[in-house]
Amino acid sequence: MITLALAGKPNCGKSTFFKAATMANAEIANYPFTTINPNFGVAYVRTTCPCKGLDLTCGHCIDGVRFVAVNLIDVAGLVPDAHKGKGLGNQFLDNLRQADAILHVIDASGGTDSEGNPVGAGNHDPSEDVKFLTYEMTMWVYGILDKHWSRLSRQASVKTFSIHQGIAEVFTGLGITADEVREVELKLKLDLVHAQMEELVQFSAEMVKISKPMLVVGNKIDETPEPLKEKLAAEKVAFASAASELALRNAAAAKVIKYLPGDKQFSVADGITLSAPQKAGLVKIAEVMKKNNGTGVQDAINRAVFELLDRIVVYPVEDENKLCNKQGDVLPDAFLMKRGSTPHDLAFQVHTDIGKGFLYAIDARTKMRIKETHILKDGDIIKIVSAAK
Ligand SMILES: Nc1nc2c(ncn2[C@@H]2O[C@H](COP(=O)(O)OP(=O)(O)O)[C@@H](O)[C@H]2O)c(=O)[nH]1
Ligand SMILES: [Mg+2]
Repeated sequence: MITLALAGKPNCGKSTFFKAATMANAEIANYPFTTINPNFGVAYVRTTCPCKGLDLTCGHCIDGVRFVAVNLIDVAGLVPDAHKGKGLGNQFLDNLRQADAILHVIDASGGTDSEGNPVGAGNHDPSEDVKFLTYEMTMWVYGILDKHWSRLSRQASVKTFSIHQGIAEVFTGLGITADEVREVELKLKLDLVHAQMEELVQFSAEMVKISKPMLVVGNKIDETPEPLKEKLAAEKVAFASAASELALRNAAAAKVIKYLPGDKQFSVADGITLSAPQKAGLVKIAEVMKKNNGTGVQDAINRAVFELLDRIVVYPVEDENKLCNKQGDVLPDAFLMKRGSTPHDLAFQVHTDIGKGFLYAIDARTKMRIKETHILKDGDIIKIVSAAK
């Protein structure tokens, strides 16, 4: 399963985002407890369920809105100089290892200083915080490289030793390959074996970019002064109000409003009379949503998965006519596959044995047989025919 990590300095709203994103009502979640522990939970990407266009009823979506699970980690707040062990330091950075992508939460309102102390909206430049996380991660990677460097350069004097392979092995945890190391070396026009510290820092920055794609989420948009918002928008920051999303999910769970995560607006449930403070709170949230086209929390998760990680949703089925599994469950599974994946890759995702015994696949929409090298598309419904059963 894909893992996203929420990172950022203290008080930018990571835990609020985490609580909101992992709070799912029974209709959305397959399991009753989506928060596994206070820092590790299940969140969802939102997509359109294929049943909608096919005139089918499936029990896995809400009126055609389908939520697919991803892991979400609320990483402890990072402070400047973490790579030197400040704050939770390296422990924090090691936590990021598990993540496929990072949601870097910043306080867009500029109401907290570089260490996370409240200073009042507009009194800190949030753009600084973007640079700082990238820098900390770069120096963390550099620190690891540096620790192994004397050994690596010694080994490099042996002709048969590949420095690219050696570096890739140091960073196995980050999923970096020898080919990627070679590509970065070429791109930066380096000679890795003879690289100086400055060049190795540059190299580390590229490694971070490759292994930990990052989406900057400007949180607290409900309190963000307009000029700051314009500046951050130009820097391609995704905006959110985690506090608004949390309030909406709570209200929806209490059946006070009708709202699905990612909806652009909500409505008050039938027969509900709001108290004056409830009404005032919801009016304020409605204004934020109108300006921002929703609260931004679901959008941030979707962008991380579909844009940063370049995933598509594919639905494996066992019966290509009824689009169900053996139990008759219609469109029972949704897999977030890397764009460019083939039916054979999907077979391996379903089960290693199914992958090993792969014979061919059927596109359930067209009923056509497709080759193992066929490239899957978003929304594909696929039957895999395998020798394994
Ligand atoms: N105005 C506003 N405040 C928020 C928002 N999200 C979080 N906060 C507040 O910011 C403070 C820090 O939030 P928290 O989630 O604990 O931050 P963390 O330290 O990054 O985990 C709390 O007082 C939250 O209520 C938001 O979207 N808007
Ligand atoms: Mg927190």
